[in-house]
Amino acid sequence: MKELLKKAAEQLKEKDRIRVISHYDADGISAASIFVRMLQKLGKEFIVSIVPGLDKGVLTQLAKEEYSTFVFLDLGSGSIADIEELFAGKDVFVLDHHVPSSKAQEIIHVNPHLFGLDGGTELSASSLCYLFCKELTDITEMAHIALVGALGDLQEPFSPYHETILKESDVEVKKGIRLYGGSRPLLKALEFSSFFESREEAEIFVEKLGISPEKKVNELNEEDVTKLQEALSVDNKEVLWNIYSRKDDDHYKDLREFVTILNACGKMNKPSLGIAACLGGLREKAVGCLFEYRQEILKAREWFKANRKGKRIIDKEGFVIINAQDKIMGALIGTLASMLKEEKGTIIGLSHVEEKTKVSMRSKTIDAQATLKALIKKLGKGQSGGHKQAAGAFIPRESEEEFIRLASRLLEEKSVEEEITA
Ligand SMILES: [Mn+2]
Repeated sequence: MKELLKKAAEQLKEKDRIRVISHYDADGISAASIFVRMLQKLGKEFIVSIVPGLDKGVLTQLAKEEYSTFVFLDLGSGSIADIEELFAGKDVFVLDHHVPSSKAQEIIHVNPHLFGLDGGTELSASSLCYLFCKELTDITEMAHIALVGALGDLQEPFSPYHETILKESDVEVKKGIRLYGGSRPLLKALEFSSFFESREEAEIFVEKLGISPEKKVNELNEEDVTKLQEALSVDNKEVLWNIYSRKDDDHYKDLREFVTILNACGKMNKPSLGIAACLGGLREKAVGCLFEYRQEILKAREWFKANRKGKRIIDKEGFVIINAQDKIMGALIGTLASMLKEEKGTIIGLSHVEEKTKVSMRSKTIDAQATLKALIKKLGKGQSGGHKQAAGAFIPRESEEEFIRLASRLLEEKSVEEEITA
């Protein structure tokens, strides 16, 4: 792969006026930021767009633009044939880590899967992009951003590639309580964690514990962490994880919090704020996005709680299927699924996006990408993509009920299988 990276980098070096397209999640935004920093350093002209996904419509529009060099980051591997057809005669680079749909003939396609590596766990688009850019210039100042993308794509434990990047970065690792939002007060972080169902529960817990509810998560001392760890380890949930932090200002100190900020910028349709934040600017505004986003998540979680016993939610042993329709933003259904995954194992969420229905699947136990692919095949409509832990699909709105029936049956079979093999 190193050889291909080098060859591809040398070819890119010859180009100018470069059209960059990347994905709207934390990994895609991180990859775009690293690429942008590299292009700035080389003094290239460029334009960046961040998109939620690539389909033939988006590609057709892009191909009409007056550029001769296109770079796709964190997407493209699923659309190789379409890209080769629509961009014939142009210079195209695809740097992606999703499972490739086919091998490329004409374009430059760099993907870890082509080298026997698992793009789902070993390299994110951001870290792949970092390795690519490193062939062209010193990009060490963006090493932490490469890790932000990897964390955004849930690539833990770190692969040897990520361990190497970690060593190049200014990031320190220590064990801490599995809570999102290092700069948030403890009570708030607990309230929004998978450990508690409500603020009241979290309040009672903190009171008993004797740690100030206002103490920030990243200011907890060793004694606090031990106390929390003991008190939280009641039903075998994993309580600790790695905390990745830099000696930097508040919200950007904690890499996981950086992930949340970037995801928020993407989902609130302000990805350029995310790129600016990665490059060191407009940080207040990016944090503002995070607050908006948290409000939306709060609404989504409340809707889920209120409707858990209702007809839109199937809540079974080992899995949950949520048909949120227009009650949860399409951009947030995957976020909700990720949060519930810890508790329920496998989550499938459906939500309306434009005239279609978006499906998001998250799982701790089964291969989400393969499962969604099989379901789409059975349904005979729609398209899917993603990784083992996180996958997505779009289906026609009128197929929702049919899809849920198929998914429910399949997940029930899988959970029985697990019981037998366990
Ligand atoms: Mn990615």
